[in-house]
Amino acid sequence: MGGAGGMLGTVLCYVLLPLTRLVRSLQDALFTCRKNVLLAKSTTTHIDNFSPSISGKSVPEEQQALLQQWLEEGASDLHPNECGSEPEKVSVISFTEWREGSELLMTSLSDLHISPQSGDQEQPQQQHVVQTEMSPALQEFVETALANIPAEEQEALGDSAVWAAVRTQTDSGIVDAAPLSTDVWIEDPAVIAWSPAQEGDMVSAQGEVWPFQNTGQFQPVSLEIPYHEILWRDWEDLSAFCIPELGSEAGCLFEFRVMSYNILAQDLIEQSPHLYMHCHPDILNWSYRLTNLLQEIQHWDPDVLCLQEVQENHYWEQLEPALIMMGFTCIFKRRTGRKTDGCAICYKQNKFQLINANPVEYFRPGLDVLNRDNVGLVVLLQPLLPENMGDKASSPLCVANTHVLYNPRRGDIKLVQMALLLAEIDKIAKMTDGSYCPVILCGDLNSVPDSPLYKFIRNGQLYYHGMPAWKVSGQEEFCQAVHQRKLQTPLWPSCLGITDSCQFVNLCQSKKSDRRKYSRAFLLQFRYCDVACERPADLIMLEGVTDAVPDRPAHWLKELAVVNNSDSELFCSRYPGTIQHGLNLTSAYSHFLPERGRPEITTMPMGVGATVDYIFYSAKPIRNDNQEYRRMYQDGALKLLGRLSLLSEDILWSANGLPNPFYSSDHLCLLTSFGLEISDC
Ligand code: KL2
Repeated sequence: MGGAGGMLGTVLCYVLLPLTRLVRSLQDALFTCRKNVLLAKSTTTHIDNFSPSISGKSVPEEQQALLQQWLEEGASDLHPNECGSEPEKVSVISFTEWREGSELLMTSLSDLHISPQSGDQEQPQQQHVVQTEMSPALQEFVETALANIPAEEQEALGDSAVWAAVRTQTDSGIVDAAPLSTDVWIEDPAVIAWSPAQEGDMVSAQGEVWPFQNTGQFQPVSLEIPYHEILWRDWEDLSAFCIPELGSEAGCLFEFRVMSYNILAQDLIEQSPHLYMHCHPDILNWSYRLTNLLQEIQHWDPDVLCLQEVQENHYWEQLEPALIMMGFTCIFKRRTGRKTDGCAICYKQNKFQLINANPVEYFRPGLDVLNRDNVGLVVLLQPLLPENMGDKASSPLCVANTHVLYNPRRGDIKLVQMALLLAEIDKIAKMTDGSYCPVILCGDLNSVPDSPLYKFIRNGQLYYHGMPAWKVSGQEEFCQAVHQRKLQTPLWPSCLGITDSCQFVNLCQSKKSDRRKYSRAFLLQFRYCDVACERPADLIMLEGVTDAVPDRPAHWLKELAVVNNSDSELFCSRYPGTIQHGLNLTSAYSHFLPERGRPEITTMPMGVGATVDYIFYSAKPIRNDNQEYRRMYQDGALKLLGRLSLLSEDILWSANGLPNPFYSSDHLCLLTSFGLEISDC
């Protein structure tokens, strides 16, 4: 009996479930392929000189007509079984069905390209059309670049397949078409991957469809995952939270979009093929991924782009030239040692001017805790204000990008890598008056939200002494090792030249000499001032020691409270076993999807979803009366205006994880829109 039950279980697990999933996938795949063909036919969706400005309101007539045409074609009936035989009869779900039929599509992606004041967003005619077709020059360039890719990287790609990597996330507001020819759909790996009995290695003559080839002999009925629909990402417009407060000053914001994207280095795929067993080989092909990645970047059109896992040869040969054609200037820093990939920061040349770029190598010979090849990159950018802002000056913007060590057991190394980066940011972002200019910290931190490393960045301090090293990143919930490495004080030796406040020693020495100027009498006058009576946000709670609030003597004048509390040196107590930083960073993402009641996912190693990628930005700490120590922030000079929503694990599961034909990395990109306040505006 038990055996039979077991058998039944096995059959259910290994045969029926995958079979059900397969059938669904295949049905869905047809949809994608029909959509691609439709888009292929709509070559007229190319719109010259489109500028995806957030403030644009009107859509030129010709664009409206194209959009209307597209919607009308899309409104025809669905004929699921006709895809293979009659691609020209392809149609898509109507716009309304699409919007209302799925909770995923509750808000419109087009919000990204529409100002909050631009009126009724339900009216497609009033929406901005975005086309992400590559410009002919860029297209030609990538074709040439890809022609130089060694033959083994090109296998299974037809000539037109370069353009087959279509991103079809699209709605009434965004028409996203690559110049496909109608026969491309057969060669599109997104389609090939789910097509029956193609000549090729993923589908056998028996109709056995990869990646389910070990589960039996299936006759696929229909094929496809509607990737664009499942993987839809909403644009969350957060500007309402800060625009009212700004009132008439709303025009005094310098708006820019920031993307952080770990694009998965090809060499790393080749080094760990077991991590990508769930992917069809064709979608792992670099030329396929490159096209897809470039289209995704061009689609979202960030002004600052922080990339991780950028393979050096791909950077010089393809990525940088393509990004330059998109208007970026790029800076690349390869990992040290024999690692072939690194980080890049690219910025739109018409939006920023480079003041300073500092690569950071976390490898320091002779230091055990810095014996890995990871790197970071910190740049200082001067925003180039539009002419209508006259001669106003904006403060510079500091952008940092990093890819922290992966090893889940070596949280000690991760923390020190972070400390090094924060010291570099401190150096570059600190202005002459000792305050920081706005900072944006992007990257793959290989640590999950609310892990000690995350809390360190967000709360500005961490008590680490005695903590098991594997706990730092929160990547794993338990550790099997008998002898667990524990974090010891100090975390790094003083010869590194970095204080426990993550500042370079030479930079704080001058500060110390400044401090000597303060006499005891001078300092005493601040004993009962407002700031002194307020609990510093970064003061550790020690019962009976730091929980008391001093009573202000009756004769003490309130007006004496004239202290510049930006000088945290005065109030910050130092404890052994702790590290601090003073950057006031908060995350642009909340790590949770309230509508789905699930955590956000930025990557899916081995099918397990996690957030490890972040965009942190400087904000103003505000008073927090919670018992538990967690800093609260409100936006300061940098306002978070919006972000591209992330997805949940279950959604990515239904698209067979990451990478998939639609998203070509094992990470999702993060995209935020910021407004930088222009002073005296
Ligand atoms: O987690 V990552 O993937 O941010 O997407 O960063 C690292 C890992 C990247 C660079 O080192 O390579 C991946 N198991 C799984 N993934 C690994 C491993 C491993 N042992 N080593 C490196 N990576």
